[in-house]
Amino acid sequence: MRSLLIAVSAIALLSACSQPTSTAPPAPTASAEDHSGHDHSGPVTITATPAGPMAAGQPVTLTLRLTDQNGAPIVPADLRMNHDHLLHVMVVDTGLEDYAHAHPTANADGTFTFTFTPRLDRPYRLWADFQLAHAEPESGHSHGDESHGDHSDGEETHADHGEPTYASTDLAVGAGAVPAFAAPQSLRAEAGGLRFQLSLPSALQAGEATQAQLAVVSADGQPFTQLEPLMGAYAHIVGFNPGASTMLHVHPEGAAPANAAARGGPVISFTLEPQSPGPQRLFVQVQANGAEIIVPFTVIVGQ
Ligand SMILES: [Cu+2]
Repeated sequence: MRSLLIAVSAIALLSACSQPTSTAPPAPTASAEDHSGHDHSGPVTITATPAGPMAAGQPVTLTLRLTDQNGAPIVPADLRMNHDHLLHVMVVDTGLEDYAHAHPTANADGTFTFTFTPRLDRPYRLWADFQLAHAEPESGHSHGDESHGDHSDGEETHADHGEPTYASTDLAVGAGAVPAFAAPQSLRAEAGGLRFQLSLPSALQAGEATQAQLAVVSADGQPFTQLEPLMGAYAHIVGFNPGASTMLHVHPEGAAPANAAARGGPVISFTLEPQSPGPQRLFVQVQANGAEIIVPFTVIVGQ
């Protein structure tokens, strides 16, 4: 099972790295220190330590520690800027109803901290998304076949390839029952005073890339063209399977916002390449009228 999860996570990386990137060049400050000899290759482990009890409705501060496969700490100076931040954290309950995206603060002791307030008394899952500063940038996609291979040795992550690296851990927020997630496909949503419609040219299939389009319409029915830049993109699309044991994180195709005054919409396109069949929750995060909006969809992935 463990090797399967690693394989699925690694495949999710491929989906992410197939998108045009708007990532800035490595920040000089992130690599200025001499970390030669710190070759953080292999799987990355994350631990999350709450400062107090975790419960629905209670703000809790979590301290995150990243370590490489040898147990060596991966500290903020080992990371590079990725969509305006060193570290992105996605927190979701395992019933896929409560989702948050946070940017933890880097601490002098090498840890990261952030505060969130779970809405539900349930097990949660935390996913971290980051890039290692010393990784070799890669232009191609040389990992295609290896990601579909047998990961029984557990060595195949892309932590040393200059691509997004994911690590995840459980958060024991509560022991409440998690409803079965088998909602029908849901491709329309309203949030933040806007209406969103997801279009798929064909049914999603596991292991196949599908071009999705998201149309945004204002409350009065007009195509909405004022999506604001948010972390270097007009939208962030994060998908989870039931239980949140896999995560997929992609961005729109086309040019990234050139500056803070740039605006996007009314349609954004992105590629979805789910790796496992079954229902998946997609959370699309956009910004409009100065406010962040999280829009939930449910897609059904065929076999
Ligand atoms: Cu994103």
